[in-house]
Amino acid sequence: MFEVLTDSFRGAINKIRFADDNRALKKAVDSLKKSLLKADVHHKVVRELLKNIELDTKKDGIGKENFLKAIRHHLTQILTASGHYGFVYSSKPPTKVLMNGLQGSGKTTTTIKLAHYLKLRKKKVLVAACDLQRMAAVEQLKQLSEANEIDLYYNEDEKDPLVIAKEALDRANEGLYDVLIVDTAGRLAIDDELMNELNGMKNIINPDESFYVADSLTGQDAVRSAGTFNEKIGITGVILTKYDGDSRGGVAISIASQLGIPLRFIGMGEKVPDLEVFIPNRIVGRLMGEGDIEGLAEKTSSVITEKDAKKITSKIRKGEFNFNDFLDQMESVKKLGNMKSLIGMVPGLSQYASKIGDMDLDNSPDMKNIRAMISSMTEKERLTPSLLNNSRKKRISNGCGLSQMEVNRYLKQFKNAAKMAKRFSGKGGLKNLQSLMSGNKGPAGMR
Ligand SMILES: Nc1nc2c(ncn2[C@@H]2O[C@H](COP(=O)(O)OP(=O)(O)OP(=O)(O)O)[C@@H](O)[C@H]2O)c(=O)[nH]1
Ligand SMILES: [Mg+2]
Repeated sequence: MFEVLTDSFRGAINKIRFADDNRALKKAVDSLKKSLLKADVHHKVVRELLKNIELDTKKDGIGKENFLKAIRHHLTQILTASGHYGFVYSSKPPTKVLMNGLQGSGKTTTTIKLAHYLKLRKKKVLVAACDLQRMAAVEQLKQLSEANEIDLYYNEDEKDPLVIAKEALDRANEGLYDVLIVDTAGRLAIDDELMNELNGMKNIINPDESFYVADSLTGQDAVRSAGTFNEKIGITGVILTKYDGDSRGGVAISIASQLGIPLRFIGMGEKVPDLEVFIPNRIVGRLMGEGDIEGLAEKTSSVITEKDAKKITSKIRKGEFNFNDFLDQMESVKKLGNMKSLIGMVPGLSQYASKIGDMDLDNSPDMKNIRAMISSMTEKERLTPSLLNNSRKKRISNGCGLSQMEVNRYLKQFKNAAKMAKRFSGKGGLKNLQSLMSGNKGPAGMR
């Protein structure tokens, strides 16, 4: 993920101690070189990048600021391959998207993630199940689309994926859909059969976007196979999946610089919300540990409106935050996906992203218990937490199957969390959070 590169950038920058020190710059550049190579960036790209960074830093005067500026500038330039970013809608809906890629690269998962992403943005989306290679492929899509309330077109009586693609296109036109996403079969390796099928599909649906879905864990292989797909069928963008795993991160830089095809989205986890738009200057901001406030705002605005956010903040400030608000907030946070990548977007907090483990809010035993506890409360109790006296607590504990001690512990946690939130919702909130996370006791008010 990003933080591996971010940490090594920081390491390199810190090697420059004094202005006008050629030796320090050499050391910093060397350290950058090592980390870029380790991150799987192609050696030719590394050489070119470092040459430019060194030249610019010398020209502007050796120092941390100029070194940083040069890295930022040249990284952005590399990542800004010709083309556009994010999702582009056709002027004549439906916008037709063909998903291509090798077996297991993440096509089906990404199809659903993309459909969900577009649905959050109020688009009417139809997914077409055109993978007839794998027995369970249609079933996998059925389950995923049902769970996420996404419209799916499939036809289990038909053996020809091209026919299904045509039927799905007709359905998308008739149903006035904004977007049609066609999931296709993968193969273990690039072969003529696959290329013929995809080319046939392309002729039938005439896609506005042909996305190559690449597994970032395969490193330079992903870059090579994307190149072949582009030659044989033509692709308009790359989606890198599994960027949350042990991916070395540099593959994003390689795709853009070696292929000249824009990277459009990144998959950051197995769950449906774990898809992020790839916008070069924002990503560079994150790589440099500066966060990505625009990305964060965009992500949160898709699950919580500004008005709701203001309402919650005011409730927190007044100490009126109740159990219903708590459940609502949990639902919203869940829709945002991977916590680690969210923290990385907050300016000033991104350096802590690597210290945070993968949090699974929904499936943690505590969350399940808290949910059970709240569902055993009456509506009045949920709205007015201060009502909870001993006899009420006893009833709740019987209702949810937790011991009274556990109920007390969760209630205390809720109280503390509400107090804490009150503190952070005021001025200096971010500073308080920063000092808390860096292990300091924080300013006096924090204790
Ligand atoms: N951690 C992580 N896992 C992912 C991501 N994207 C996909 N996966 C996992 O990768 C596996 C393969 O994903 P699929 O979407 O089924 O891949 P596919 O390309 O459709 O595979 P075929 O249809 O067999 O060609 C699944 O277990 C997914 O959960 C990601 O961004 N992060
Ligand atoms: Mg699939």
